Amino acid sequence: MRSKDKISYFYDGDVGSVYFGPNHPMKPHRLCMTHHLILAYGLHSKMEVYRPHKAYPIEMAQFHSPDYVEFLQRINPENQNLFPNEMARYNLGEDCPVFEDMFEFCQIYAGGTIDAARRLNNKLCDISINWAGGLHHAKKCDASGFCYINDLVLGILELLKHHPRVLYIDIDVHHGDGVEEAFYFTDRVMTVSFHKFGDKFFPGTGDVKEIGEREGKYYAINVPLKDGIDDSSFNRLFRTIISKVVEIYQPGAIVLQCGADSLARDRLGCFNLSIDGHAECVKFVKKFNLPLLVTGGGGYTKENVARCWTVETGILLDTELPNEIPENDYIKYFAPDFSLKIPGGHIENMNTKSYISSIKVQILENLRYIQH
Ligand code: ZLM
Ligand code: CA
Ligand code: ZN
Repeated sequence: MRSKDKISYFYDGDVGSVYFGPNHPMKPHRLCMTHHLILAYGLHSKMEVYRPHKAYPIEMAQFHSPDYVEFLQRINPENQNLFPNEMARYNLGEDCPVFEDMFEFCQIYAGGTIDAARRLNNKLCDISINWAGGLHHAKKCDASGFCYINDLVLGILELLKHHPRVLYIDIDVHHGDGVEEAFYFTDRVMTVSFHKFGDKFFPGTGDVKEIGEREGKYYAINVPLKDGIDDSSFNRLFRTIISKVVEIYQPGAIVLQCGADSLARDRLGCFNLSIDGHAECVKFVKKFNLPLLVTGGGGYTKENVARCWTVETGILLDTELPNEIPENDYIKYFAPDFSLKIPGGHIENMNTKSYISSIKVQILENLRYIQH
């Protein structure tokens, strides 16, 4: 192992206090819980902790349409009833409600991912972390799936100023459609998403046959999975695909979206991953020793999200964490066991050996068409 990596970590205390509304699955408070757990383990003293800048509308418009950004800036819970047409046009509503300080929330999580990319570009760190980011569904002119501004696309565009090729990896249980779509026609970004596919699971895209078009043909990889995938099959598939991709594509930097809804017992997810299984992906990607930007994403069982991203922060810092959760403001959420790790789940694994093998064969076959 090389000497320990230099890590930049981005967090704004205001991000955890916004509220999507009663019963909405997305709970930004999980970010506050994660941060406090990271502090309780003393990890802040091993990395540089920054408050990100609030992304400017002009920065958001590097990807999004200016009229969409302007509307997000203007709309609020009081005036939303005056704009039914725009609300529908930009897909704001149940999944993507207009809530108090929504735009500021977008500015913070997008600013974090942009800052994270800039510190990597300027070689001020080896790895940068923004757990508030990872909102992979947002489109150029549309909100989608709890995402308004696509911070990942903005971060990747920033990295492309310094690197000819960027690799994007997405282990959220949902398909990373917004990032894939943004770079579907270019070979300068390779997108790889692992996700649940089928049974009308959101967003419905991400078939193995979706591979990119024109210059981008073979530069989008989709790993569609069924319910119940466990650590051993997920990790084996992940290692096989990602090692081949890195060998062939030779990226200059990697962006890793660590959505925690792929964990067992997630409110929206349907996989059996333990925290160790999820974190194994982070460990594996770190070993390539390339500039690495790590974000959050989904994750709807709050206490497990905080556990997962704390364990992953520890891995990025090469720091072992005791399994007993130390005293902190949110300790009550970790009852009754107060342990850091959670085991895998036990729902039936619908991914047969032959199904996984056929997916793997198709993906490796497509990789043979590219050479760098
Ligand atoms: N209805 N309230 C993952 C994004 C997943 C689309 C079905 C809305 C919900 C869900 C919202 C309180 C990431 C769909 C859902 C109900 C059309 C999704 C508000 C419950 C509620 O009780 C709810 C009134 C809401 C939303 C469930 N939505 C569950 N799944 C998905 C989006 C985002 O993890 O990948 C990255 C952060 N939407 O399935 C519907 C089709 C809208
Ligand atoms: Ca995914
Ligand atoms: Zn998700």
